[in-house]
Amino acid sequence: MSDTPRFKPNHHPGGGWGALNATARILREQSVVAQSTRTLLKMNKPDGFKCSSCAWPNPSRQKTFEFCENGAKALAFETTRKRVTREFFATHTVAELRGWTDYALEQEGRLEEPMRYDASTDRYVPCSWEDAFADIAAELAALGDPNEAEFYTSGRTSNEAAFLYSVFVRAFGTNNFPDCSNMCHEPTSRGLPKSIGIGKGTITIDDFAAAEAIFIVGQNTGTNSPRMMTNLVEARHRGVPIVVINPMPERAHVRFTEPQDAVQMATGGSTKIATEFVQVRISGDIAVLKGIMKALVEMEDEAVATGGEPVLDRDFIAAHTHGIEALLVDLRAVEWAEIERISGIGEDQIRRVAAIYARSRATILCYGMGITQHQFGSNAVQQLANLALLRGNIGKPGAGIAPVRGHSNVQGDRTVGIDEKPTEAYLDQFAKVWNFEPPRAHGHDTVESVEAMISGAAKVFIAMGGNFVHAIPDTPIAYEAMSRLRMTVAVSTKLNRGHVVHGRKSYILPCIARAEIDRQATGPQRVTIEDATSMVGSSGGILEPASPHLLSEISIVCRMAKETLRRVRPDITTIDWDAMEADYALIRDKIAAVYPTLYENMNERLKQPMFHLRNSAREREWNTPTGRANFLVFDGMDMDKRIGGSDMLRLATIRSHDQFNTTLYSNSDRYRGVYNDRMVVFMNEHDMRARGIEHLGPCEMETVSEDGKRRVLGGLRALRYSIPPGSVAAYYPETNGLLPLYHHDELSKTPAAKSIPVLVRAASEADAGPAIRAA
Ligand SMILES: Nc1nc2c(c(=O)[nH]1)N[C@H]1C(S)=C(S)[C@@H](COP(=O)(O)OP(=O)(O)OC[C@H]3O[C@@H](n4cnc5c(=O)[nH]c(N)nc54)[C@H](O)[C@@H]3O)O[C@H]1N2
Ligand SMILES: Nc1nc2c(c(=O)[nH]1)N[C@H]1C(S)=C(S)[C@@H](COP(=O)(O)OP(=O)(O)OC[C@H]3O[C@@H](n4cnc5c(=O)[nH]c(N)nc54)[C@H](O)[C@@H]3O)O[C@H]1N2
Ligand SMILES: [Mo]
Repeated sequence: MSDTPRFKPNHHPGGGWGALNATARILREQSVVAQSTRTLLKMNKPDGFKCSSCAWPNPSRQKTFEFCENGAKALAFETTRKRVTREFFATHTVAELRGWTDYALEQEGRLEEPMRYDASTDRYVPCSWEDAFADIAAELAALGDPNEAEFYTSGRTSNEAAFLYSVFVRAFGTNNFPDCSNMCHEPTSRGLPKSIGIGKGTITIDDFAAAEAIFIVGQNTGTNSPRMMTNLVEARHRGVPIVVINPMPERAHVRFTEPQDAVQMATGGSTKIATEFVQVRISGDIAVLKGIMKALVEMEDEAVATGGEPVLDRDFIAAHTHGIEALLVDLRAVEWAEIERISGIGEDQIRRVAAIYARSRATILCYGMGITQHQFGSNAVQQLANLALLRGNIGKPGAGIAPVRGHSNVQGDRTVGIDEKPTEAYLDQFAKVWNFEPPRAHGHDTVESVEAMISGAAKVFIAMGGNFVHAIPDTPIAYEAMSRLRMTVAVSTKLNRGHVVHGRKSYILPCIARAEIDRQATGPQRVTIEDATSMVGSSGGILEPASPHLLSEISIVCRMAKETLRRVRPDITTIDWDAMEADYALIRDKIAAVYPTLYENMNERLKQPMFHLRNSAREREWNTPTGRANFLVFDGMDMDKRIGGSDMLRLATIRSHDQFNTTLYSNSDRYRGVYNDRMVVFMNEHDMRARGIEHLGPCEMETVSEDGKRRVLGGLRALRYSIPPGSVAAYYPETNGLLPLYHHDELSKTPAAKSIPVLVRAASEADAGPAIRAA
């Protein structure tokens, strides 16, 4: 296949042979074919390891293989035979590597040994683990205030590593825990507790078998949680209606061929997934949700008048909820014309969706970044909760609210202490178990940590995984701020932007990956993760580590903590880092002690393949100030503030089918028909015509900024695409320079990456990237 950029709209079902071919190709490219077939069969099995891709749960009834196309890609990338050697670092200066693309950096393969930045030669040079920990500890000890350090966590980190990291950082003296969840499902963690008393989803995977309707709002299932397609296909075979609310007709939502289904694969058959596709405008979801609820209320009024079947779950509302009156006032007052104007969806379709919802006795409401990454993302989550509560769809079989989490353990990391705003009750328990007083003042989330870097208040940045500098908003500003830090430390598996945009001192600490064997003094260890449905399972790698010099994340935390605390907190003698590093069961005993209601007998319960963490809302116990589930009114309908003139468009920054966040598997996006190019803008043809932009023609985007700074991105090409007028989409992270740091969800500070106000202009061929062909 040639490398020329091409655009060929894809009309095939998602999944199918395309998925299997893509899996085979990526295994070949990373030279891991033979090893990976054996390895893939152990993925997500009780005696194997957990997929490091998404957080979708495993079914209780296992199949021969429990991986998907994108899980296989994640594994191939992790188990690649390619290595970043010390010779590689000796050959390339960091200035040179900064000129490489992220794709090129990660293609170099797995990191092998700890490296230290040497400013005199502008190169990374090998260093011993001992020297690295001693110097990092000395730098931390030299800070005037522990709050001058920021401790980032990405969501791949295991419960055990995250828990110990949180103990280390609190012993060091700060709650500065920016984490990837702050850019992701924080509106769930902060918004949902106000509604239902817990910031997590309420379903388990078995609920899919009893659901009578499924909603998927702002989430690209076939790409970002492909194993969920199995649940959707099964539901469709039972005749369950599926409502998809999304500005883009994502392939796998239209039709899907289940790679696990031999007959479909052999016959070229496929399953229609969305029975109702609501092609909402970007930021129009609250309007749609209010419309659905308004229609339900009108149906209920009719039922009351005629003595018909009730539409609302009156018993549930009376027994379990608070605030229905105010919600009814709000819904009665909103006007259909306004709903249609903001959402771009007609009243008739919204009434049809409401009828589907009203007929179903058990509905699952799934949502993703299309809901959370807006200025009123937390409010949007709460409106989804309202919809669920109107028909008692929380805490009964087949029903519930389902935030589809991102990283495989992003939910677990939050549960075990990665929280910049810990509650007093939690800190009290923490103090009791560890016998020292943790810091009480709230720390920095992601946005606040970047602000602290910009202002100079932050001096050290330590990252447990991830690629912070390319995940956060305002790329050029972030680069500059990171470069001014005294020290950056990255615990990583592969080379990325965060290693070449670094502080005055910089360390790369390479760790073993999920699929690899973690040997400690007492033998091979297993770690645990929590999936998006609060199921906890254990994971143990089966491959030899990529290099004999790697340490596990847990070893790195233990040794860094020991060195640092020896200097700054010699008074704390209650933490036995050596013993916990040698035997992870001892870490789990401590997790059980700090979280007795959730994790009591953790080691014992792990003898089962999985166990469920108690979810209060699922049991209709409402941990809210009213002691009930709350209907919450949102004054307005737009998920973002409207700024700029009538020529302002809303830009959603999205993932392609061939990437995991900042890791690119290739430059193509098969499902959307784009090959070998990521500098594209998906546009409605009316918006293109109004701006004199040709299909495949050059264009540039500029943010409608509110701080006087210009944010412009050129070198783009426009694609005529099925997307509502006023809405455009382009790939993350290339577009992060357009996303201002101040543009975030009001409640949770999650960057509003799905609704950047932009102007799109035609550009000259001279300024454009390589031509893209229609094929
Ligand atoms: N293979 C793979 N798997 C992944 C990831 C990955 O990058 N690759 N990332 C992981 C992570 S960390 C996360 S958080 C998840 C992300 O998974 P998703 O939540 O699916 O994330 P996105 O692809 O960013 O965007 C989802 C959808 O939002 C839609 N959208 C944009 N704006 C709006 C809007 O205003 N309203 C509505 N209703 N929809 C809108 C887009 O069209 C897109 O289909 O996936 C996880 N799993
Ligand atoms: N514009 C825009 N920005 C966004 C988003 C968006 O939709 N639009 N999405 C946001 C979301 S939802 C998220 S979650 C963030 C993601 O932000 P991050 O989680 O920070 O980014 P990733 O790209 O997932 O991190 C990839 C790196 O993790 C390292 N890594 C991989 N596996 C391991 C491991 O097992 N251990 C360790 N220690 N390191 C490992 C590798 O070195 C790899 O380069 O980005 C956010 N940023
Ligand atoms: Mo995420």
